[in-house]
Amino acid sequence: MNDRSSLPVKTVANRTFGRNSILSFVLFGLFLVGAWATFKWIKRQPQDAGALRPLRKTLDFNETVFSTVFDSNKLVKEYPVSHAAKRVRVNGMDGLRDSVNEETWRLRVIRAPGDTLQITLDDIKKLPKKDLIFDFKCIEGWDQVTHWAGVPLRTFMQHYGLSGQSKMKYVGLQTPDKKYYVGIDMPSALHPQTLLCYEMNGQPLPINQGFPVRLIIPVKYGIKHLKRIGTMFFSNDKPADFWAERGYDYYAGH
Ligand SMILES: Nc1nc2c(c(=O)[nH]1)N[C@H]1C(S)=C(S)[C@@H](COP(=O)(O)O)O[C@H]1N2
Ligand SMILES: [Mo]
Repeated sequence: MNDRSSLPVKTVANRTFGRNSILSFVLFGLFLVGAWATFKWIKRQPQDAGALRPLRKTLDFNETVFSTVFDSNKLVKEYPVSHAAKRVRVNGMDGLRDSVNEETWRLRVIRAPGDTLQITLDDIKKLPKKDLIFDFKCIEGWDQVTHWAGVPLRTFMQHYGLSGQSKMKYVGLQTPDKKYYVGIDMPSALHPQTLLCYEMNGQPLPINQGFPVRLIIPVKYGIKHLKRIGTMFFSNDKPADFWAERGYDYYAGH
């Protein structure tokens, strides 16, 4: 056995050191060139649904992972009413610029081409009402515990005999002026906490928060909670979606 102290002190020969650092510099240089080329390549790719194609592919991949692991009946946490914000943040006014009148407003539900139900606010208020206090999350990074009430969309669909429609893949929603629109996958639309909402903090919705009826869909980010619903339709193709067209994730679950 060798005595440790008798071992020669190992030093890296200068020549080896020099060779290693040159190699490192060359590799680092190649890495930089590679990163630059990849970046340039991504920038050159065609647009695909509002995002450059490789980025859209990543979003689509995330969506596939999400929809496979996501249990559509897992409930979002609910809070006691005392936790609800009194001053509720307002975000996004697209599709809310026209005036709206409770007497003339109708929720237009397109059952099939040429077959549209026209439903009044009073009709909606006659259905079983559910209060929901949850942490509302906007994709821009803020969140707020807020208190809403309305009829669960699944109860509404059962009541209006839309069981055939509930077997389709998506629900599409549009504001009356069609300037804001979202597509919702059917499992999330039928989630027990998804509401056709007409109250906030026990009062009718304020105009800028979606009067007379908005969507509240706690399993999704705020972008999907369309305010002031005008039209609802059902489809097996992805309905047009305002923010997905501007490069956001279509699914927008969290
Ligand atoms: N009609 C309409 N609905 C909308 C928007 C919008 O611009 N127009 N913005 C969305 C976004 S990004 C968010 S975060 C929520 C905000 O809801 P609030 O204003 O009630 O807080 O509404 C969503 N619904
Ligand atoms: Mo948002």
